Formats: sequence, structure tokens, C-alpha cells
Amino acid sequence: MTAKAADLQSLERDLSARIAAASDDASLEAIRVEALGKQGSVSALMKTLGSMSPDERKQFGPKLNALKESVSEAILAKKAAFAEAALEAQLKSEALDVTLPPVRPRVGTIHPVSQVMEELARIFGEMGFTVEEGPDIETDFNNFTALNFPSKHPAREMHDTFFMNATDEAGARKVLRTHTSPVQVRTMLKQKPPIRMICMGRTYRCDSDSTHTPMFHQIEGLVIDETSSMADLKSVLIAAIKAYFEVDDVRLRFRPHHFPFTEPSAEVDVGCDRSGGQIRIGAGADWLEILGSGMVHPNVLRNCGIDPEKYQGYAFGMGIDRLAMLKYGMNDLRAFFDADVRWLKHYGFSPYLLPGLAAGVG
Ligand code: 2NL
Repeated sequence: MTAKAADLQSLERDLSARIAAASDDASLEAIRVEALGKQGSVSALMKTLGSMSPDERKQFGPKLNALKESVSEAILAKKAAFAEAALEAQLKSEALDVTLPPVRPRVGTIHPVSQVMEELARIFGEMGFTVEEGPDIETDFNNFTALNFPSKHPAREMHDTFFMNATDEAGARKVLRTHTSPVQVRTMLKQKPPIRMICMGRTYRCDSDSTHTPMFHQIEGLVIDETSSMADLKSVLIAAIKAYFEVDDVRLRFRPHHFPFTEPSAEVDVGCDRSGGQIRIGAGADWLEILGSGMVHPNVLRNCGIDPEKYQGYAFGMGIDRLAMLKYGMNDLRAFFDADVRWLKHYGFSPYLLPGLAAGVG
């Protein structure tokens, strides 16, 4: 063997041993530069080709080229192996067990009153009612006059109604709506019958004790067409109460009453059972008053631009806060509006669980 051939062989052995021993990309790169770089050992041997005899070159040239190829390939193969190992390690560290329950971000809870409003919107929506809205600050006309309240009616007195300070040209002051009925007035004024609507929202009365808060929530319903009657009212209420309380049997008792905006008017009691220390709606021998209702007064229809000779309908109203207490077992109304995070955590609902009739509205 020529001296050059021996050099080549030992260089090859040396390089392949170092490539095999390389532990990372950086040391491989160093070996590549040392061997194949401009100043590298293989490149140095390449430069000697020029001074060789043609015979020597013929024998030595291909060997040198083969060495260059094999070193280059060995380095690339090792680099690929490193890349694969790195990917493997990354995939392992990012492995995700998709059978684990989801991690839920902390985003607070849905207030029971909001939950109940969602449920009621669903229940009445399924029965063809639209959901209408209106402002909390109302005109005296929309809150009282259109609804057939006489000008001296006690509900208009200072001690029941929150009045705004500003007066209009006629000296009238706006009010915080004392019920949601002005939304029905607005709907009747802008829309022709048939009307089939509910509205829900905040209402205000100057009243505060263990069962009254100055702000509370109401739902009211209104149906105006040519034929709707108290019988239709009763069947709609029974269906809604069954769906809301998730019970199969509900009894209702209509007691004659008076509201300025309905004639006839009735307060409605629902059958319940108080024997277990708590109220269970549906079964049992007791009664609980839950809503007021009646046939819309002809004066109200007229005040809202609807001909009472042609159209008629029913209306009802109930307190949402108490509906929430009855279904979800809260017993102190005032805690509803304290914004105590412990109460909200206990009684609030997950924002991820929206009420739906298919899965039960609860
Ligand atoms: C109750 C009683 C009621 C209505 C509300 C109504 C609205 C219009 C016309 C006629 Cl625009 N009536 N609403 C009717 C009867 C009773 O609520 O005890 N609410 C908590």
C-alpha cells in the first residue's frame, strides 16, 4: 500500500469513529468543517491530486472521492437521526391524553336569574312566542297611562315608583319601569296583531324587606289575535309550568282579581306540596300563588292602536326571582343581588351548559 493510501485509510477510520461518537448537531458540524471544509483534511488531500503522476491520480482520485462521499453521507445520516430523535422527544413531551376531562378556564358562573330567563325564553320560544325588549327608563305613558291606570292610582304615587328628576315640557317625569308591561305597549304600538310575545327583565319599585328588593325581575306574556281566550291562557301556562319545573302534572287555580290592564283578571295558584319542609310544585294538596293574568282590557288595546272590536287576547305576569328560588332552592331573596362570589359559586350555573329542551331545561 502506498503512503497516500495508508493516510486515506487512517483518515477514513478516524472520521467515521468521530462521526459515530458525535453526540449533537454542533459536534457533527465541527467534524464536517474539519474534514470537508475549505481548510479540511479531505480537501487538503484533494489538493495533492494535482502534483501526482497520472497513474497515481487514477488510483488515488476515485478513492478520495469515495471517501468524501462516504464522510458526507455519514454526517447527513447522523444529522437525520438526531432530527428524528428530537422530534420523537418533542412528541413524547407534548403527548395529550384525549380521554382526560377538559380543563375548564375560570370564567365565573351564570346567575340563577339569567339561567331562568334562558330557560323561559326556550320554553315560550318553543310555543311560538317572540322575546321582546325595552328600556328600564320609561315614559309615564308607556308605564301607566296606556295600561289604563287611572291618574290617581296608588301605584303612581311617589312611594311606589322611582321617578327621574328631569321633567319634559308638559311637566311629566320619566320613571324606572315598575313592571315589564311597557314593552308590550311598545310592541303593540309598532306591530299589528297577531302578537305572541314575552318580555323579561328588570323592574323597579320603592320597596325593600325580606321578600322585596327595589330591583326585581319579571316575565310577562301577551297574545293578541281574533280568538284567544282564558282557556288558551290556561293551556299555555300549564305547558310552560310543566316544562319549567320538569313535572308531568300541574294543577292551576284561577281566582278573580283586579288589574287595571285586564278584564276579567285572575290571580293564578299552582298546586304544590309543603309537607317535606320545602315546596314541591305539581303534586300535593296545597296551593301557591305564582302569577297574575287576564284578558287584555279594551282600553289598553285602544290606547295601543288596536281595534278592540276586532282583536282580543290574554296577558300574564310573574316574578322571575321567585321562580328561580322555587326551582333551585335559594331561600333568601336579598342574597340574589349581593354579588357575593361565594353565593355565585354555589348557586351559579356553568357557562358551558346552556339550557335546552332536548336535555331538559335544567
Ligand atoms: C303580576 C301580574 C300581570 C299583565 C301582567 C299585561 C300587559 C299588557 C296588557 C295587559 Cl300590555 N296585561 N300584563 C296582565 C295581568 C297580570 O302581572 O302579578 N305580575 C307579577
